[in-house]
Amino acid sequence: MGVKSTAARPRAVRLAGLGVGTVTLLTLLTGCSADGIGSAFGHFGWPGKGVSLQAHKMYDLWIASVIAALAVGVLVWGLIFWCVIRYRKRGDELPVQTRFNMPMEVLYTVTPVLVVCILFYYTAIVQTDVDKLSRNPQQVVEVVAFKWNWQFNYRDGVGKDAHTVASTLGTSDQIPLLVLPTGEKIRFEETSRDVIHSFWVPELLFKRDVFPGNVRNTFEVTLDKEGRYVGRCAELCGTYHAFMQFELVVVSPDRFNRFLGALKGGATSPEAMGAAGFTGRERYAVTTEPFDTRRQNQSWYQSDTVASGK
Ligand SMILES: [Cu+2]
Repeated sequence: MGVKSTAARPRAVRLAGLGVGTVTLLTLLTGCSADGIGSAFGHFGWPGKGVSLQAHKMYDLWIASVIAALAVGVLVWGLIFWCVIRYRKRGDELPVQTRFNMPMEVLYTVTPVLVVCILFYYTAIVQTDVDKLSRNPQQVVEVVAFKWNWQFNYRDGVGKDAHTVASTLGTSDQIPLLVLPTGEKIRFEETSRDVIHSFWVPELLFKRDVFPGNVRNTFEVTLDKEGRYVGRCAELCGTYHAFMQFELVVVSPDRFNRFLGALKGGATSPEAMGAAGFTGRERYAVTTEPFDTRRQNQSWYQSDTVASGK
C-alpha cells in the first residue's frame, strides 16, 4: 500500500503540472482573442461590447475573468473526477492518511489568495480608467433630470460656472436627443431638479445616479461607434419612471458640429438634426417614443365577456 501511494504521488504532481500548464497556455491563447471568444459564446452573459472605449475595457475584463474562472473550474473539476476514479474504494483496508500535508495546505491557501489579488488588480485598473476625468474634455454636457424627462445642455466649459450654449429638451410629445461625436472626450455633469434619477445608456455599459442639490456627479466617455441608442432612467423616481427615456445619437464630429451649430443658431432639435444630414422621421428619436397619455374611452364594465361566458 505504501509503495502504491509513493508511486501515485509523482504522477499526481505530473498531472497537476500538466493541468496548470494547460490552463496557462489556454489563458494566454484566449487572452489574445477575447473578442472572438466572447462573441462565440454570447459574450458570457454580458450585454455586448458597448460603444465607448470605456465600455470595451469593461467588456474585456469580463471576458478575461470568465475565461480565467472557467480554466480554474475545469482544472478543479478534472482533479475531483481524477481523485474519485483513481482513489475509489478497492477494499476494506484503510488507505494511507495524508493529513497535514504542508505543501498541499500552502498550495490551496496561496492559490485562491493569488486569484483574488489578480482579479482585484485588473478590476481596480479598469475601474480607475472608467472613472478617470481628463483635464480638458472636448465636449461638456450637463444632464438635467426631472420628473419625468431630460434636458441636455451643451456647455462651454466644465463646472457649474460654465455656460449653456445650446440644449435639447424632452417633452410629452418629443423624446429628447443627446447628439454626440465619436472620438472625442465627452464629460457629463449631472444634476436633478427634484428626486434622484439615474442616467443609463445600456450600450455604454454604464449608469450613474443624478442627484438634486449641490452634488454634480461627473463621468467621461469616448464614443467609437456611430448609431442610435435608447437611454433610460435607472432609478425608480415616481409614477412615470419607466417612460423617462431619451436617445443617444452618435455621429461623426463633422455632423455633430453641424448639429450643434444649428442648435446654437436657434434651430429646434429636429431642424438641427436636419442640418446634420438626417431626413424625415430620422430627425426624431427612432429607438423609442413618447409615452402616450391619451387614454381611449373605455368601459370597464365588461358586458361582452359576461355575455360570451354564458
Ligand atoms: Cu427618473
